[in-house]
Amino acid sequence: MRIAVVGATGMVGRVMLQVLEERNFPITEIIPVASERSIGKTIVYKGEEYKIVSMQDAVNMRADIAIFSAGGETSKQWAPKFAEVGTTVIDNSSAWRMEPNIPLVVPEINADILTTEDKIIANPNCSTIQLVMVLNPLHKKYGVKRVVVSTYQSVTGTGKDAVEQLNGEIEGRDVAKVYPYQIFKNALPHCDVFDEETGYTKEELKLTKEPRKIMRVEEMNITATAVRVPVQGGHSESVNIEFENDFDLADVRKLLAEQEGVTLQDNPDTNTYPMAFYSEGKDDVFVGRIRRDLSQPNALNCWIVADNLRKGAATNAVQIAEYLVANKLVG
Ligand code: A2P
Ligand code: 11C
Repeated sequence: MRIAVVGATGMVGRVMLQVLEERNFPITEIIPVASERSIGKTIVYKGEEYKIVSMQDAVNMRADIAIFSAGGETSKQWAPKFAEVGTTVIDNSSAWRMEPNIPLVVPEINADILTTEDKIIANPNCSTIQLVMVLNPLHKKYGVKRVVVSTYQSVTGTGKDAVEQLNGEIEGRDVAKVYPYQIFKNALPHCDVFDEETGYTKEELKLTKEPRKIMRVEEMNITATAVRVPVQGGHSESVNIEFENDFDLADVRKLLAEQEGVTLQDNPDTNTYPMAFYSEGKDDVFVGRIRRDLSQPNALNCWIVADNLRKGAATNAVQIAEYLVANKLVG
């Protein structure tokens, strides 16, 4: 496969190259792409240096797959141009996710919808992916009726400039502010921009809409509050799930332990629960603190953590690419 990585110098792009390498993705040529600022610079893949090329040069090179992590505007403008020359785009931005004809895919849940016709495939939002990895197996057995989620999101989700803001503030350096406020020693109830009509942030709206499309359920109600915290390893989520039917807590744990891509970390006796710091660099979604909601029948609380750059972005995108290759849907 000839693979273009668009946004190769960014937070997700760098992890993308790492994940492709670790999983030994069948690559015959890697084409790193970034903004005009980076053209001519190099990135390292499997110990070798590769020159970064421009978007137009990458289109002309007609790669088999282009994995995009360069922001929504870049995706809107360029994904159709790649698709037109026959390159299958796997896009990490929010640009295409809710378009009716664009598949929104978490491979463990709905890769079966993919066909050779799909030239733009959307990778869901990071906080959505870790949520649906837990919701889906429970929904199949007990029917999810309503979800209340509060997130604690890593600065890596905003990109390299945000990591620089946090580190600068920790070290007392004068740094450019990506967030409207200091993030060190703070918690901002503000991820992505505000939606004027509803007062929610776009991140919160992604969390309410994307799971229904991925899980193919209309009637699941989700409400969200998304919070940025001075953390780097991954996103955490406090999740309250109400089911249509009553459940058995031991069975819930069993279903989650058996779900591919999910690791159960749930033992109060040994202080075992998922934490962002320890999720960094791991591909799984971690779930714990599973307990009945004592205020509401058929409901439980849990805590879900994942490395937002891995399963929340790069790993999920590479898994989509692997599915395309394995099922001969590309190339
Ligand atoms: P560059 O490093 O040249 O700015 P992050 O999300 O970590 O901030 O990274 C964003 C990524 O998207 C970077 O690789 C960045 O490249 C790339 N990028 C930003 N704007 C464009 C653009 N207009 N065309 C192509 N790549 C872009
Ligand atoms: C965050 N979820 O952590 C975002 C990052 O819609 O793909 C990714 C934004 C998106 O702020």
